[in-house]
Amino acid sequence: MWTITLLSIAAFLVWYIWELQHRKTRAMSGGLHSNITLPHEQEWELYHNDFSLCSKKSRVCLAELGIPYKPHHIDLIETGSYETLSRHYLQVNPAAIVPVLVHKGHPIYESHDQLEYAAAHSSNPNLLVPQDAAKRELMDHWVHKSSLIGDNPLEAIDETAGNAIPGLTTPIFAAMVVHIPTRRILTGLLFHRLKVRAVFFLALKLFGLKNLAKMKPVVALLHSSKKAMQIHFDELEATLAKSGGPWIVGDQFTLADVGIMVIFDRLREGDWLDEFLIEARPAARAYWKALQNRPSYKAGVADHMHPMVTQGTQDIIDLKQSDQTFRTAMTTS
Ligand SMILES: N[C@@H](CCC(=O)N[C@@H](CS)C(=O)NCC(=O)O)C(=O)O
Repeated sequence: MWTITLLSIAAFLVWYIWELQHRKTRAMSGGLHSNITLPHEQEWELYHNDFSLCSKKSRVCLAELGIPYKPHHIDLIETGSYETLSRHYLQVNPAAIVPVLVHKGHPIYESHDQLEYAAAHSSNPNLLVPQDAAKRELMDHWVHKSSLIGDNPLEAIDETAGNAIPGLTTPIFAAMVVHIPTRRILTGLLFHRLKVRAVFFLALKLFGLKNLAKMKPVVALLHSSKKAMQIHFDELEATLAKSGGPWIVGDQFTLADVGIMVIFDRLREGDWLDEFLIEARPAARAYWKALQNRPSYKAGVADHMHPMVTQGTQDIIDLKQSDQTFRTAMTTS
């Protein structure tokens, strides 16, 4: 018995050490990495995930620019497995995150950099980037505001709306991860560069959506993220009122609108919109309607709706109706 146990432990350790050598992860800086060349078939290729916020941003941008690309769908643990930690994907991005835009074989990391890069290398570099300096500055401000920055965005939820999003995504994460076998989440504990993320998913899996309200740190995170997002929405409302709309800088749809479109959509997925699109924010309400009418919303977002996300949204709506504790955790601040 002892011999079998010891042999199993030894076999596991040998496998683990071998795998660690072949699944090396590290942070990658943003922008174009012309020193890396990946196998490719088309001028533009995109490694993305249907559910991922940053992937949506890159897909919408490419759709707006009319850039055709070869898609490579990569699973995240919420949508099925840690494909981001596979040996194959780590060749594409050792940081083990999506999206990665590939131009002529060279990867561009960080979605906000992908937007700038794609716009600059498209056939019409001015299409999504205003020529007027003040408008350009305003666009840059909102591209930043919509960005998910750094390894721990939760540290800077007041800085950007993008950083306030992961906290508000927690209920939908919980609704999705409940369908994922625990052993797959454990892969993250073994190989993820940021182990805390795998621990977080494991906790969500163990508690489930129904018990989310019992996870005090998660409820605190929901509330602080919501509070921060309200302030970002106040600023958005004021910006839209000042520019006169329909877009952030006025009459030109820009990269800023690409970034903010996906923030709205994530709030839709988490059934949060009623809390942000209140009557006192008429400009933001009209803006969201206009965003959904863009063909790029269909191409980059609606056409990629993942069945697990659609189900997760419905689970949140249903639980809010049937469970007062959950409703209170979600609706109070
Ligand atoms: N700052 C990065 C953030 C990318 C990011 O966090 N991607 C998420 C999906 S939206 C991811 O790949 N998560 C996988 C993981 O952490 O395991 C960007 O803008 O591209």
